[in-house]
Amino acid sequence: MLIRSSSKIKSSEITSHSVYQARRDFMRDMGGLALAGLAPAACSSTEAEGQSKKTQEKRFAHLERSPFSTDETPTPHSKITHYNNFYELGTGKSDPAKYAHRLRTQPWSVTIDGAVEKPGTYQLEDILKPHTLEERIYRLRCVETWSMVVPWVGFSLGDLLKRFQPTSKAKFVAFETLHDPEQMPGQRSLFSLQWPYAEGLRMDEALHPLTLLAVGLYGEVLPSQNGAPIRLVVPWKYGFKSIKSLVRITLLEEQPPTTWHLMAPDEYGFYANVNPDVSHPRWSQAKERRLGGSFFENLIKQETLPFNGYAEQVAHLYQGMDLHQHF
Ligand SMILES: Nc1nc2c(c(=O)[nH]1)N[C@H]1C(S)=C(S)[C@@H](COP(=O)(O)O)O[C@H]1N2
Ligand SMILES: [Mo]
Repeated sequence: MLIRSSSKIKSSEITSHSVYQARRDFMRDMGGLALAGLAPAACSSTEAEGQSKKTQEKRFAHLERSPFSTDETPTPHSKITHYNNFYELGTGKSDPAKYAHRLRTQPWSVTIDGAVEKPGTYQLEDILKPHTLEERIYRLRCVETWSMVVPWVGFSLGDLLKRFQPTSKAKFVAFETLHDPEQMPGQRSLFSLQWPYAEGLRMDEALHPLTLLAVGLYGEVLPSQNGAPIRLVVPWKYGFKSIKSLVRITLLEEQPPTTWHLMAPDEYGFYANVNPDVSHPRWSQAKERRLGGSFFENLIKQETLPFNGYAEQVAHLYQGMDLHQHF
């Protein structure tokens, strides 16, 4: 988004899709052979992948629409998946879609640790199992002043946190994205953010029913450029809080350091609630461009709403806080 000394990823660093796919196929075949030799009864990796694909399809089959959904028209799928911020996959808006194939989202595990009774590293499947997925159509407002309406598929973060039993010491939640420069070429860039990408919420924000863990988009499995296989969505805060491709959730007593806040503390606050009255030091936040299908639609500006239109649900969380100080 806004790194002043941003450096482009050398094209020589990026393997073309076909070369990459060929390499993957080769490695998969080798893996299959090794398994066949060592453990003839075990199912092959492709069979396991097929199995988990089936469970996944079942979970996506009957999605109820959450009453938290807005009735605004969702932004076209092509826009949501081809106009992205995901610096690990490049700093251009079209880079994440281009390099999404590099990310291996299966198998995937997430570590939940810190101030919880049941810390551990869990396979994503086991994490998802008890949760019913639903569709939640939310506004997404980026600090760069564009916005979208996104039909996410997911479940409340609070429901997950409660399962792992936060202790009385849990006052904040820290989140971390995968750190693997092999899969994420943006992490090899020298003049960039500090990796892994990290974000955080206060405990009451994390437990708020609007706070979503998303695993899908438009009724299907989440595309990698949108933060597969699991990402956070906090609809009343600027988009940078909605951290992608999560591998760690840590409950803490203290406020954790967060990526954009470290980069420019006077520009990106820890709270980062959408607020038309608090300008970014370099531009106003009063209006936004709601991205649509056509060139002309994308030029129209509309008023930005306090808390991105979710004030009624969340304003009470910040009572007594000076929102000009805690931007
Ligand atoms: N790991 C990670 N998460 C991230 C980002 C990123 O660069 N890396 N960009 C953030 C920003 S600035 C925005 S606006 C949203 C964009 O989400 P989308 O591409 O799904 O619309 O993701 C956020 N989550
Ligand atoms: Mo953003």
